Formats: sequence, structure tokens, C-alpha cells
Amino acid sequence: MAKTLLIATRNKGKVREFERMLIGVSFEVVGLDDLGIDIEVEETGSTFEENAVLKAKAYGEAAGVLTLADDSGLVVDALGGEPGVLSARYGGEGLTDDDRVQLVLQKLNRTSGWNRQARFIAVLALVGNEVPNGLVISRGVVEGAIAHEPIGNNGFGYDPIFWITSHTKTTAQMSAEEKDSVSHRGIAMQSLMGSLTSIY
Ligand code: ITT
Repeated sequence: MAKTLLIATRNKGKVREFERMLIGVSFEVVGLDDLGIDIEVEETGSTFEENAVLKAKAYGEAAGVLTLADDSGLVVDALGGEPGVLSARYGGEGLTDDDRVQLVLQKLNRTSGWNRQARFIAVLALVGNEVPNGLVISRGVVEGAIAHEPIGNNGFGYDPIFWITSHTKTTAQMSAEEKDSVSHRGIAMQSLMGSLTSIY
């Protein structure tokens, strides 16, 4: 019987990306709702690593199965690294993804093209008895710049303003396959694949 792998995130955009990146692996991939896990894990860490491990351990303990968690975000140099680990909550809890995109654009409205460098960072934590020492962490980074306006309808979160110069488009203009091949989450996932395939 296939081993169960829990994707421990409530972010639907991330779920979509993980599901498609895990096509072909011999796991039964499930989400938090499939296992009826309704705990909320507070992201109290100050780094992506701390928060990814916190989420993987808490959800993994609740589920009792192999668990993969992601902590990720947008780091903008001209904003001193903001939104960073606060990316999902930037500007306050009540905002939508579009509101947060507008907030970043507004904060950068006096910042010229050269100074709009940014990166997406993802840290993945895989937790389970099957994992050597119980925990594997992987990190992926993609460099880009903040566009002057939102462009494209694919993806989620800050994708409409994340411009990848080498591809002359935002990650919201990329197909699923294209984003996975360049993205922070795609890169982190590639380096985790070895650990995953050695388990099943
Ligand atoms: P979980 O904790 O349940 O996984 P979350 O959305 O709260 O969901 P994070 O704390 O890791 O997750 O926040 C990540 C935020 O960073 C996310 O909500 C987006 O705003 C942004 N982000 C991360 N990866 C992104 C991507 O590939 N494209 C666009 N925005 C992204």
C-alpha cells in the first residue's frame, strides 16, 4: 500500500503547486482537510526555517504520518527584507492577496527599476519516523524584481508583481510547468525529491 504524505498547508495556491509537483511519486498525497486536522499552528519563528519546522512538527504530530510543510515569502531589498516571514499577513490579517500586492507597489512607488530587486524564498520541512533523524529541510530561492503594476492571472499571492528578468514575464504569466521549473518552491522540492524517493 502507498505511504501517506500530508501536505501541511492551508494555502490553496501552495496545495495546487505541491500536488502537481508530486505527480508520479508513489505516495498517497493528502491535505489537512482530508485527515480532519483543524489545529492552527502559530508562526512564531523569525526565520522561514523556524516556521517551516514548527508547522511540519505540529501538523506531523497531529496526523501521525509523513508530513511536508512550507514556509515561504517575498523578500524585497528596498523594503529592508519585508514582507519576509510576514508575507501572508503583510499589512494586517484582513487584507486580500490583491490588497497586499497594492501595498508593496505603493511602498515602492518612489523606487526606480534598478532598486526593485526581490526574491522568493521557500523552506520545506519533511518530518516523519521514516526520515533520517526525523527531519529534512530544503531551501529554494528565485531572484527577481518587483514590477510597476500587476501583470498576469496565474499563480497566487505576489506572483502578479514578481518579474523574472531572464524570462521577461512575471510568475503570474507563467504556465504551471514554467513556474515550477524556476520557482523557489520548485527548486526546494527538487532537492527534497531524493529524500522522498528514498523513503518509498
Ligand atoms: P500555510 O502557513 O498554511 O502554508 P500561508 O499562506 O500562511 O499558508 P506562509 O506563512 O508560508 O504560508 O506565507 C507565504 C506567503 O508568501 C503566501 O501567502 C504568499 O503571499 C507569499 N508567497 C509564497 N510563495 C509564493 C508564490 O509562489 N507566489 C506568490 N506568492 C507567494
